Amino acid sequence: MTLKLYVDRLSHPCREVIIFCKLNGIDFEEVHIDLSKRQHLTPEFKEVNPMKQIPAIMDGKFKLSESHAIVKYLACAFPGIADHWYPADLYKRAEVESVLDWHHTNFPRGPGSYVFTSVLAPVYGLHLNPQAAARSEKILIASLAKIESVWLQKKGRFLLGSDQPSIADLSLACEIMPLEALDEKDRERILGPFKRVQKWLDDTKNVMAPHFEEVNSIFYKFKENLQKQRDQKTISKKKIQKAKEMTLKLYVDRLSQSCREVIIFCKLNGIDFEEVYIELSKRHQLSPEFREINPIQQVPAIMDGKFKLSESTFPPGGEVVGREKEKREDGDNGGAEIQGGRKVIGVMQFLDTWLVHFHELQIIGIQLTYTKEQRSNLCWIGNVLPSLVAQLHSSFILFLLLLSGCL
Ligand SMILES: N[C@@H](CCC(=O)N[C@@H](CS)C(=O)NCC(=O)O)C(=O)O
Repeated sequence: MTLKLYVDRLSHPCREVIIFCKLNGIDFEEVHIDLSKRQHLTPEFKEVNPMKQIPAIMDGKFKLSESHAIVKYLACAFPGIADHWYPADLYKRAEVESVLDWHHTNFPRGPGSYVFTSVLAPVYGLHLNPQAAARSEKILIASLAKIESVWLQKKGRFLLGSDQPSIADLSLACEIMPLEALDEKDRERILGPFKRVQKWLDDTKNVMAPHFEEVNSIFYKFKENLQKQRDQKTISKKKIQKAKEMTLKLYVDRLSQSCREVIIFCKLNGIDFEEVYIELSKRHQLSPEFREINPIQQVPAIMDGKFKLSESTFPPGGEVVGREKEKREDGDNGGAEIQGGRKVIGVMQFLDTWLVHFHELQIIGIQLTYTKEQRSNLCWIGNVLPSLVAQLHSSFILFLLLLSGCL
Protein backbone atom coordinates (compact mmCIF):
# COMPACT_ATOMS: atom_id res chain seq x y z
CA MET A 1 0.00 0.00 0.00
CA THR A 2 2.09 2.91 -1.32
CA LEU A 3 2.19 6.11 0.65
CA LYS A 4 0.20 8.83 -1.11
CA LEU A 5 1.30 12.47 -0.97
CA TYR A 6 -1.35 15.02 -1.89
CA VAL A 7 0.74 17.96 -2.99
CA ASP A 8 1.37 20.89 -5.31
CA ARG A 9 5.06 21.72 -5.76
CA LEU A 10 4.23 25.39 -5.69
CA SER A 11 3.57 25.04 -1.96
CA HIS A 12 6.62 25.06 0.31
CA PRO A 13 5.28 22.60 2.95
CA CYS A 14 4.49 20.22 0.09
CA ARG A 15 8.01 20.46 -1.26
CA GLU A 16 9.33 19.78 2.22
CA VAL A 17 7.42 16.49 2.42
CA ILE A 18 8.34 15.38 -1.11
CA ILE A 19 12.05 16.11 -0.57
CA PHE A 20 12.07 14.32 2.76
CA CYS A 21 10.68 11.19 1.10
CA LYS A 22 13.13 11.39 -1.79
CA LEU A 23 16.15 11.96 0.44
CA ASN A 24 15.21 9.00 2.60
CA GLY A 25 14.25 6.57 -0.13
CA ILE A 26 10.60 6.45 0.94
CA ASP A 27 8.41 5.19 -1.91
CA PHE A 28 5.41 7.37 -2.60
CA GLU A 29 2.76 8.26 -5.12
CA GLU A 30 2.53 11.99 -5.83
CA VAL A 31 -1.11 13.05 -6.20
CA HIS A 32 -1.16 16.52 -7.70
CA ILE A 33 -3.70 18.79 -6.06
CA ASP A 34 -3.65 21.88 -8.25
CA LEU A 35 -4.13 24.87 -5.96
CA SER A 36 -4.70 27.23 -8.90
CA LYS A 37 -7.61 25.00 -9.98
CA ARG A 38 -8.89 24.88 -6.40
CA GLN A 39 -8.65 21.11 -6.37
CA HIS A 40 -8.02 21.25 -2.61
CA LEU A 41 -11.65 22.33 -2.19
CA THR A 42 -13.25 19.33 -3.90
CA PRO A 43 -15.43 16.90 -1.90
CA GLU A 44 -13.02 14.08 -2.83
CA PHE A 45 -10.07 15.90 -1.32
CA LYS A 46 -12.11 16.87 1.74
CA GLU A 47 -12.28 13.13 2.45
CA VAL A 48 -8.47 13.10 2.65
CA ASN A 49 -8.07 16.35 4.62
CA PRO A 50 -11.15 18.03 6.08
CA MET A 51 -9.01 21.18 6.57
CA LYS A 52 -8.86 21.39 2.76
CA GLN A 53 -5.17 22.20 2.73
CA ILE A 54 -2.09 20.56 1.33
CA PRO A 55 0.14 18.74 2.02
CA ALA A 56 -1.78 15.73 3.24
CA ILE A 57 -0.85 12.06 3.21
CA MET A 58 -2.56 8.69 3.19
CA ASP A 59 -0.43 5.85 4.53
CA GLY A 60 -2.71 2.88 4.13
CA LYS A 61 -5.82 4.01 5.94
CA PHE A 62 -3.96 6.53 8.05
CA LYS A 63 -4.54 10.15 7.02
CA LEU A 64 -2.46 13.11 8.17
CA SER A 65 -2.11 16.79 7.37
CA GLU A 66 0.35 19.53 8.47
CA SER A 67 3.82 19.31 6.97
CA HIS A 68 5.78 19.20 10.21
CA ALA A 69 3.56 16.50 11.67
CA ILE A 70 3.91 14.57 8.41
CA VAL A 71 7.72 14.61 8.25
CA LYS A 72 7.98 13.73 11.94
CA TYR A 73 5.58 10.83 11.36
CA LEU A 74 7.56 9.65 8.31
CA ALA A 75 10.86 9.95 10.24
CA CYS A 76 9.43 7.65 12.92
CA ALA A 77 7.24 5.32 10.84
CA PHE A 78 9.74 4.35 8.15
CA PRO A 79 12.78 2.26 8.98
CA GLY A 80 16.35 3.39 8.48
CA ILE A 81 15.83 7.15 8.61
CA ALA A 82 19.05 8.79 9.84
CA ASP A 83 18.79 10.20 13.37
CA HIS A 84 19.96 13.72 12.46
CA TRP A 85 16.65 14.43 10.67
CA TYR A 86 14.63 14.18 13.85
CA PRO A 87 17.02 13.38 16.70
CA ALA A 88 16.04 10.85 19.34
CA ASP A 89 17.98 12.83 21.96
CA LEU A 90 15.40 14.71 24.04
CA TYR A 91 17.25 18.03 24.08
CA LYS A 92 18.19 18.00 20.42
CA ARG A 93 14.68 17.01 19.42
CA ALA A 94 13.19 19.75 21.60
CA GLU A 95 15.41 22.31 19.88
CA VAL A 96 14.35 21.10 16.44
CA GLU A 97 10.72 21.36 17.59
CA SER A 98 11.44 24.85 18.80
CA VAL A 99 12.71 25.96 15.35
CA LEU A 100 9.72 24.28 13.67
CA ASP A 101 7.25 26.03 15.98
CA TRP A 102 8.99 29.35 15.47
CA HIS A 103 8.80 28.74 11.74
CA HIS A 104 5.07 28.15 11.77
CA THR A 105 4.22 31.18 13.85
CA ASN A 106 6.69 33.67 12.36
CA PHE A 107 8.02 32.82 8.96
CA PRO A 108 5.29 31.44 6.72
CA ARG A 109 4.19 33.48 3.80
CA GLY A 110 7.15 35.87 4.13
CA PRO A 111 9.29 34.80 1.14
CA GLY A 112 6.48 33.14 -0.84
CA SER A 113 4.15 36.06 -0.38
CA TYR A 114 6.87 38.62 -1.20
CA VAL A 115 7.79 36.83 -4.41
CA PHE A 116 4.16 36.28 -5.39
CA THR A 117 3.04 39.86 -4.84
CA SER A 118 6.20 41.42 -6.31
CA VAL A 119 6.80 39.28 -9.43
CA LEU A 120 4.76 36.09 -9.81
CA ALA A 121 1.13 37.28 -9.57
CA PRO A 122 0.81 38.03 -13.34
CA VAL A 123 1.78 34.43 -14.11
CA TYR A 124 -1.53 33.51 -12.43
CA GLY A 125 -3.49 36.29 -14.08
CA LEU A 126 -3.40 38.54 -11.00
CA HIS A 127 -2.04 42.03 -10.48
CA LEU A 128 1.18 42.78 -8.65
CA ASN A 129 0.54 44.24 -5.21
CA PRO A 130 3.34 46.57 -4.10
CA GLN A 131 1.71 47.28 -0.69
CA ALA A 132 1.38 43.59 0.15
CA ALA A 133 4.92 43.04 -1.19
CA ALA A 134 6.24 45.75 1.14
CA ARG A 135 4.47 44.14 4.12
CA SER A 136 5.81 40.67 3.27
CA GLU A 137 9.29 42.05 2.75
CA LYS A 138 9.29 43.35 6.32
CA ILE A 139 8.33 39.93 7.70
CA LEU A 140 10.88 38.29 5.45
CA ILE A 141 13.77 40.55 6.45
CA ALA A 142 12.93 40.27 10.16
CA SER A 143 12.80 36.46 9.90
CA LEU A 144 16.08 36.24 7.97
CA ALA A 145 17.68 38.43 10.64
CA LYS A 146 16.44 36.02 13.35
CA ILE A 147 17.75 32.95 11.52
CA GLU A 148 21.12 34.66 11.01
CA SER A 149 21.47 35.89 14.57
CA VAL A 150 19.83 33.04 16.53
CA TRP A 151 19.64 29.69 14.75
CA LEU A 152 22.92 30.07 12.83
CA GLN A 153 25.04 31.44 15.66
CA LYS A 154 26.67 28.16 16.63
CA LYS A 155 29.62 26.55 14.85
CA GLY A 156 28.09 23.80 12.65
CA ARG A 157 26.99 24.26 9.03
CA PHE A 158 23.30 23.76 9.84
CA LEU A 159 20.70 25.22 12.19
CA LEU A 160 21.32 24.82 15.92
CA GLY A 161 25.04 24.30 15.24
CA SER A 162 24.49 20.83 13.80
CA ASP A 163 26.84 19.26 11.26
CA GLN A 164 23.95 17.39 9.67
CA PRO A 165 20.62 18.81 8.53
CA SER A 166 17.40 18.22 10.43
CA ILE A 167 13.81 18.55 9.28
CA ALA A 168 14.06 22.16 10.53
CA ASP A 169 16.75 22.92 7.94
CA LEU A 170 14.64 21.30 5.27
CA SER A 171 11.52 23.22 6.22
CA LEU A 172 13.12 26.66 6.48
CA ALA A 173 15.20 26.21 3.32
CA CYS A 174 12.10 25.24 1.32
CA GLU A 175 10.36 28.33 2.64
CA ILE A 176 13.20 30.55 1.38
CA MET A 177 13.45 28.98 -2.08
CA PRO A 178 10.85 31.23 -3.79
CA LEU A 179 13.51 33.95 -3.58
CA GLU A 180 15.21 32.08 -6.44
CA ALA A 181 12.51 33.45 -8.75
CA LEU A 182 13.70 37.03 -8.17
CA ASP A 183 16.14 38.73 -10.49
CA GLU A 184 19.72 38.79 -9.23
CA LYS A 185 19.56 42.40 -8.08
CA ASP A 186 16.46 41.93 -5.94
CA ARG A 187 17.63 38.61 -4.54
CA GLU A 188 20.97 40.17 -3.60
CA ARG A 189 19.18 43.14 -2.00
CA ILE A 190 17.18 40.80 0.22
CA LEU A 191 19.70 38.06 0.98
CA GLY A 192 22.93 40.06 0.59
CA PRO A 193 23.11 41.29 4.20
CA PHE A 194 22.65 37.76 5.58
CA LYS A 195 25.95 36.02 4.87
CA ARG A 196 25.33 33.10 7.22
CA VAL A 197 21.90 32.47 5.74
CA GLN A 198 23.41 32.44 2.25
CA LYS A 199 26.12 29.94 3.21
CA TRP A 200 23.64 27.77 5.10
CA LEU A 201 21.32 27.75 2.05
CA ASP A 202 24.20 26.69 -0.21
CA ASP A 203 25.22 23.96 2.22
CA THR A 204 21.62 22.75 2.44
CA LYS A 205 21.29 22.62 -1.35
CA ASN A 206 24.56 20.65 -1.57
CA VAL A 207 23.83 18.14 1.14
CA MET A 208 20.30 17.54 -0.19
CA ALA A 209 21.34 17.34 -3.85
CA PRO A 210 19.92 16.53 -6.30
CA HIS A 211 16.42 16.27 -4.82
CA PHE A 212 16.30 19.66 -3.10
CA GLU A 213 17.00 21.62 -6.29
CA GLU A 214 14.97 19.29 -8.48
CA VAL A 215 11.79 19.64 -6.39
CA ASN A 216 12.34 23.39 -6.02
CA SER A 217 13.18 23.80 -9.72
CA ILE A 218 9.82 25.45 -10.33
CA PHE A 219 11.37 28.71 -9.07
CA TYR A 220 14.35 28.51 -11.43
CA LYS A 221 11.86 28.06 -14.28
CA PHE A 222 9.87 31.07 -13.10
CA LYS A 223 13.06 33.09 -12.99
CA GLU A 224 14.01 32.02 -16.51
CA ASN A 225 10.55 32.89 -17.88
CA LEU A 226 10.38 36.22 -16.06
CA GLN A 227 13.83 37.09 -17.40
CA LYS A 228 12.66 36.21 -20.94
CA GLN A 229 9.65 38.48 -20.49
CA ARG A 230 11.88 41.31 -19.24
CA ASP A 231 14.21 40.81 -22.24
CA GLN A 232 11.26 40.84 -24.64
CA LYS A 233 10.00 44.07 -23.11
CA THR A 234 13.45 45.62 -23.57
CA ILE A 235 13.56 44.41 -27.17
CA SER A 236 10.11 45.79 -27.98
CA LYS A 237 10.99 49.08 -26.27
CA LYS A 238 14.06 49.27 -28.50
CA LYS A 239 11.91 48.42 -31.52
CA ILE A 240 9.42 51.15 -30.65
CA GLN A 241 12.26 53.61 -30.20
CA LYS A 242 13.71 52.61 -33.58
CA ALA A 243 10.31 52.89 -35.21
CA LYS A 244 9.91 56.33 -33.72
CA GLU A 245 13.24 57.37 -35.15
CA MET A 246 12.19 56.10 -38.57
CA THR A 247 8.61 57.29 -38.89
CA LEU A 248 6.99 56.35 -42.13
CA LYS A 249 6.78 59.33 -44.45
CA LEU A 250 3.86 59.71 -46.85
CA TYR A 251 4.46 62.11 -49.73
CA VAL A 252 0.93 63.07 -50.63
CA ASP A 253 -1.58 65.61 -51.79
CA ARG A 254 -5.08 64.90 -50.48
CA LEU A 255 -6.48 66.06 -53.81
CA SER A 256 -5.27 62.76 -55.22
CA GLN A 257 -7.44 59.74 -54.69
CA SER A 258 -4.54 57.34 -54.46
CA CYS A 259 -2.92 59.56 -51.83
CA ARG A 260 -6.09 59.59 -49.77
CA GLU A 261 -6.23 55.83 -50.09
CA VAL A 262 -2.77 55.47 -48.57
CA ILE A 263 -3.47 58.02 -45.81
CA ILE A 264 -6.75 56.40 -44.88
CA PHE A 265 -5.21 52.94 -44.86
CA CYS A 266 -2.58 54.14 -42.38
CA LYS A 267 -5.19 55.84 -40.21
CA LEU A 268 -7.54 52.89 -40.19
CA ASN A 269 -4.73 50.59 -39.16
CA GLY A 270 -3.04 52.79 -36.58
CA ILE A 271 0.16 53.13 -38.63
CA ASP A 272 2.13 56.16 -37.47
CA PHE A 273 3.20 58.44 -40.30
CA GLU A 274 4.41 61.88 -41.18
CA GLU A 275 2.43 63.52 -43.97
CA VAL A 276 4.68 65.43 -46.35
CA TYR A 277 2.55 67.70 -48.51
CA ILE A 278 3.56 67.57 -52.16
CA GLU A 279 1.35 70.26 -53.60
CA LEU A 280 0.44 69.10 -57.09
CA SER A 281 -1.00 72.45 -58.17
CA LYS A 282 2.40 74.01 -57.40
CA ARG A 283 4.15 71.12 -59.21
CA HIS A 284 6.14 70.11 -56.14
CA GLN A 285 6.18 66.60 -57.57
CA LEU A 286 8.52 67.81 -60.32
CA SER A 287 11.11 69.22 -57.93
CA PRO A 288 14.59 67.63 -57.85
CA GLU A 289 14.12 66.88 -54.11
CA PHE A 290 11.00 64.85 -54.77
CA ARG A 291 12.61 63.11 -57.74
CA GLU A 292 15.02 61.63 -55.17
CA ILE A 293 12.02 60.06 -53.46
CA ASN A 294 10.13 58.99 -56.56
CA PRO A 295 11.84 59.24 -59.94
CA ILE A 296 8.43 58.83 -61.63
CA GLN A 297 7.52 62.16 -59.97
CA GLN A 298 4.06 61.16 -58.88
CA VAL A 299 2.29 60.99 -55.57
CA PRO A 300 1.73 59.01 -53.45
CA ALA A 301 5.18 57.85 -52.55
CA ILE A 302 6.48 56.61 -49.22
CA MET A 303 9.77 56.38 -47.36
CA ASP A 304 9.87 53.71 -44.68
CA GLY A 305 13.30 54.18 -43.18
CA LYS A 306 15.51 53.88 -46.25
CA PHE A 307 12.91 51.99 -48.26
CA LYS A 308 11.17 54.01 -50.97
CA LEU A 309 8.00 53.03 -52.77
CA SER A 310 5.46 54.56 -55.10
CA GLU A 311 2.06 53.50 -56.48
CA SER A 312 -0.93 52.92 -54.18
CA THR A 313 -2.74 49.57 -53.86
CA PHE A 314 -4.37 49.09 -57.23
CA PRO A 315 -2.15 50.20 -60.06
CA PRO A 316 -2.51 47.46 -62.70
CA GLY A 317 0.53 47.75 -64.99
CA GLY A 318 -1.58 49.02 -67.87
CA GLU A 319 -2.81 51.90 -65.84
CA VAL A 320 0.67 53.09 -65.00
CA VAL A 321 1.50 53.03 -68.69
CA GLY A 322 -1.75 54.86 -69.40
CA ARG A 323 -0.94 57.56 -66.94
CA GLU A 324 2.56 57.90 -68.28
CA LYS A 325 1.04 58.27 -71.75
CA GLU A 326 -1.37 60.96 -70.55
CA LYS A 327 1.47 62.80 -68.93
CA ARG A 328 3.57 62.74 -72.06
CA GLU A 329 0.70 63.82 -74.33
CA ASP A 330 -0.41 66.87 -72.43
CA GLY A 331 2.83 67.48 -70.57
CA ASP A 332 0.96 67.87 -67.29
CA ASN A 333 0.72 65.77 -64.22
CA GLY A 334 -2.00 67.31 -62.05
CA GLY A 335 -3.62 65.46 -59.18
CA ALA A 336 -7.16 65.62 -60.58
CA GLU A 337 -5.90 64.21 -63.83
CA ILE A 338 -4.38 61.25 -62.05
CA GLN A 339 -7.62 60.68 -60.27
CA GLY A 340 -9.63 60.87 -63.43
CA GLY A 341 -7.42 58.21 -64.99
CA ARG A 342 -8.39 55.64 -62.33
CA LYS A 343 -10.28 52.51 -63.20
CA VAL A 344 -13.78 51.89 -61.95
CA ILE A 345 -12.60 49.60 -59.15
CA GLY A 346 -10.64 52.56 -57.89
CA VAL A 347 -13.74 54.72 -57.98
CA MET A 348 -15.66 52.17 -55.96
CA GLN A 349 -12.97 51.95 -53.34
CA PHE A 350 -12.77 55.68 -53.31
CA LEU A 351 -16.48 55.99 -52.63
CA ASP A 352 -16.47 53.30 -49.96
CA THR A 353 -13.59 54.92 -48.20
CA TRP A 354 -15.20 58.28 -48.50
CA LEU A 355 -18.25 57.04 -46.63
CA VAL A 356 -15.97 56.30 -43.72
CA HIS A 357 -13.84 59.41 -43.73
CA PHE A 358 -16.14 61.91 -45.35
CA HIS A 359 -15.66 64.76 -42.88
CA GLU A 360 -11.98 64.36 -42.65
CA LEU A 361 -11.19 64.52 -46.33
CA GLN A 362 -14.10 66.67 -47.57
CA ILE A 363 -14.19 64.87 -50.83
CA ILE A 364 -17.36 66.57 -52.00
CA GLY A 365 -15.26 69.66 -52.69
CA ILE A 366 -12.79 67.57 -54.61
CA GLN A 367 -15.44 65.86 -56.69
CA LEU A 368 -16.90 69.13 -57.78
CA THR A 369 -13.54 70.17 -59.19
CA TYR A 370 -13.60 67.41 -61.81
CA THR A 371 -13.33 68.49 -65.39
CA LYS A 372 -15.81 67.25 -67.99
CA GLU A 373 -13.33 64.68 -69.21
CA GLN A 374 -12.75 63.35 -65.76
CA ARG A 375 -16.46 63.13 -65.13
CA SER A 376 -16.79 60.94 -68.18
CA ASN A 377 -14.19 58.65 -66.63
CA LEU A 378 -16.19 58.49 -63.45
CA CYS A 379 -19.23 57.56 -65.52
CA TRP A 380 -17.59 54.22 -65.93
CA ILE A 381 -19.46 53.53 -62.76
CA GLY A 382 -22.54 52.97 -64.85
CA ASN A 383 -21.16 49.60 -65.93
CA VAL A 384 -21.23 48.31 -62.41
CA LEU A 385 -24.39 49.98 -61.15
CA PRO A 386 -26.30 46.73 -60.60
CA SER A 387 -23.73 45.44 -58.14
CA LEU A 388 -23.52 48.80 -56.47
CA VAL A 389 -27.26 48.84 -55.98
CA ALA A 390 -26.92 45.60 -54.09
CA GLN A 391 -24.74 47.31 -51.54
CA LEU A 392 -26.35 48.67 -48.41
CA HIS A 393 -25.32 52.23 -49.06
CA SER A 394 -25.93 52.13 -52.79
CA SER A 395 -28.74 54.67 -52.82
CA PHE A 396 -26.50 57.05 -50.94
CA ILE A 397 -23.77 56.59 -53.51
CA LEU A 398 -26.20 57.21 -56.35
CA PHE A 399 -27.39 60.33 -54.65
CA LEU A 400 -23.81 61.56 -54.36
CA LEU A 401 -23.04 60.76 -57.96
CA LEU A 402 -26.11 62.67 -59.04
CA LEU A 403 -25.03 65.52 -56.81
CA SER A 404 -21.59 65.70 -58.39
CA GLY A 405 -23.06 65.60 -61.85
CA CYS A 406 -21.42 62.35 -62.87
CA LEU A 407 -24.63 60.66 -64.02
N1 LIG B 1 0.59 24.62 8.40
C1 LIG B 1 0.30 23.93 7.19
C2 LIG B 1 0.08 24.92 6.10
C3 LIG B 1 -0.67 24.33 4.96
C4 LIG B 1 -1.04 25.37 3.95
O1 LIG B 1 -1.18 26.55 4.27
N2 LIG B 1 -1.18 24.91 2.72
C5 LIG B 1 -1.56 25.82 1.67
C6 LIG B 1 -0.62 25.64 0.51
S1 LIG B 1 0.96 26.25 0.94
C7 LIG B 1 -2.96 25.47 1.21
O2 LIG B 1 -3.37 24.34 1.16
N3 LIG B 1 -3.71 26.50 0.89
C8 LIG B 1 -5.06 26.38 0.41
C9 LIG B 1 -6.03 27.01 1.36
O3 LIG B 1 -5.67 27.31 2.48
O4 LIG B 1 -7.17 27.21 0.90
C10 LIG B 1 1.43 22.99 6.81
O5 LIG B 1 2.56 23.26 7.19
O6 LIG B 1 1.15 21.95 6.20
